[in-house]
Amino acid sequence: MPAGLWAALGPLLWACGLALQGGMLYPQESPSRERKELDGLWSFRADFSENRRQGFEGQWYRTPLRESGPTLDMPVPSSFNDVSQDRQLRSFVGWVWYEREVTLPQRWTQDLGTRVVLRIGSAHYYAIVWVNGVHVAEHEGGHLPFEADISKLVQSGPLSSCRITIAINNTLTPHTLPPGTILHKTDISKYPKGYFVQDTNFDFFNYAGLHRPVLLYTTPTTYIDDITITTGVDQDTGLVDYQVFVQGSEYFQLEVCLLDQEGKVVAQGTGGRGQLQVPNAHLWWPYLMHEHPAYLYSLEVRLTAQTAAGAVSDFYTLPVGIRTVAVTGHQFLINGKPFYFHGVNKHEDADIRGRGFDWPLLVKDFNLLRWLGANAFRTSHYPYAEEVMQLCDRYGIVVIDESPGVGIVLVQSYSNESLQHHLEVMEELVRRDKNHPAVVMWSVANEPTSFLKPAGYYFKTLIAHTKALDPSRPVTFVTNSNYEADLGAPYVDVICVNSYYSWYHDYGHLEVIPLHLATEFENWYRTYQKPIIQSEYGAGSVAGFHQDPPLMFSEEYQKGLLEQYHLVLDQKRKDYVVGELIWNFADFMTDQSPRRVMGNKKGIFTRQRQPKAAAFLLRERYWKLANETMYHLSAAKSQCLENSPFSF
Ligand code: GCB
Repeated sequence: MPAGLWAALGPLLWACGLALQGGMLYPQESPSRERKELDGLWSFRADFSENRRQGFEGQWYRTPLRESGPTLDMPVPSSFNDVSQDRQLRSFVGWVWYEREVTLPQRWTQDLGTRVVLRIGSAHYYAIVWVNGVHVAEHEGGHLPFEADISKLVQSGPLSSCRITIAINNTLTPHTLPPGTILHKTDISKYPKGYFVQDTNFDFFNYAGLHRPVLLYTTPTTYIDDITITTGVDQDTGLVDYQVFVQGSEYFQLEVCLLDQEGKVVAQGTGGRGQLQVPNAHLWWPYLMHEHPAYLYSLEVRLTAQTAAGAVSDFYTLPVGIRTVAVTGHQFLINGKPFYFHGVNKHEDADIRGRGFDWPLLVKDFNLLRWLGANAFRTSHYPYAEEVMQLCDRYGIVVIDESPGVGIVLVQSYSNESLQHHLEVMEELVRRDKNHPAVVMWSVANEPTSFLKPAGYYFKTLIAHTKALDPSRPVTFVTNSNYEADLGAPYVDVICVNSYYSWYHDYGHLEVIPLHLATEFENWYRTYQKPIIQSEYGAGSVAGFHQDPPLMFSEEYQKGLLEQYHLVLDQKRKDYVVGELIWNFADFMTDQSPRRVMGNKKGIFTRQRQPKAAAFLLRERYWKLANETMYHLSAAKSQCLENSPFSF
């Protein structure tokens, strides 16, 4: 649907339950559903041919990949870049090929009442998928899941195994998200013939590969395709509006049942949509805002259908947090109470794995967040793994959920083609993350050059579209203090602003920060009268570099810069500043450049997750902020703050 029409019709479609058809429920086991994880070693081959098309010309998907030439063992999930000793593979641009043979349970291949789905958590950037040499899916975008129903293929013959081939291209163009450009270096007196490099305008390494779990799962052929939950509160009663979409048959019954954490049924309903009312509801509160944060109910959905083969049932259980989100002219409210974001910006980034999903790393990161007293993070600069969002729901870590709209600086990246793709990405993101109580705001982009002429229409449309997709959450885009004529700001609900005072200019002069920052906040607020989040600020430090009086890149300078920001944040948070997110949680890899020392060093933790001095400073601050909030909300000292190193 054209973007303008979407903006106009979206709310109506939502109200009629017609928006966002086609689900992307997280695959889970249930009495009617099975899962088979395909993590582990895959066969891998990069296509180093000059035009990168040898794999297609030689149809590498037709026969086992090893028959096409030498293959490598490649772990999944992982980026391919940092696992080998091959310098050329690290910076490879073009098509790489992954392949895996899978043995399937007999029932999956023989029971025609079973639907078998292949799901790829993320393949960066463009992916084409074949099963037994047959094309089953194509997907653009490296940070969101996609699926293919492969039942017919695996149920058509005597085979109890299948061969999955995935070709992935990491090339970024002005119309991809994030955008990039391929630079052809044509001076053959200086570069080899056909030489090209990938150029980007963002500050992280363009890791590529199968970054998140790949799995097969089953459902019955009549199945629960999607569930949409929105929640509200009326005095002590929690309101859970639900819509359930079914595929495969028009003749079915639906029962929904909401259970509390003790397993007690607190509300029940029937049919595809309705409202459940929960008396004396436990609300979903952010970490450190309540003594029992992150309360999750379970919504059990049961489908029964009559099919030619007899009665079929499907079961799906969705965690549900009951909470409200609202924005006023100067506040961000969760459950009607002022919420102050004190947290971090992250990256999905680590040694060796690159952007590959890794449970130990994830759990370590959440333990560090809780140690720090952080109550929020922004998924800078792309959607994170679904498992990350699930942990945020469980721990009460509030999320600003960002699209991969980063590095939008070229005029071509504001074309209709780009806008159309950006709208589709927002649809995929909302479809995937709409039911997470932790997600309190969508961020459509980071630091686009919004002074370019077409940017006004682009952002107006994009933000309207996102609000139409999900009227229950505010929308922002993240701007930079340098971009004065900011065309996106009139349309957003919250102004998110990044600044790097005394880092990218006024080098070494920490004393100028308070005036710069206060002036900037006042200007934004005077112009727009919207709450403001300091969505990035920070300084680079090389762990172990010490210098006092502080010099840039020492741990003391990083700490000193933060302290100057905090002086102003402490004044303005009484008025309209509603949050502060440090740049960055941990050091992370970037492209090589004289401005970067083995990557970006603005982490308060090293890339190996060890604290720098700034981490201790922030820890003290965040726990104090948390204590203030708790005292503000209730006179009683909360249990969860008893562990605080700084409780009063
Ligand atoms: C920014 C960007 C972020 C960079 C950061 C920096 O404004 O949003 O992606 O990494 O600055 O360190 O320069």
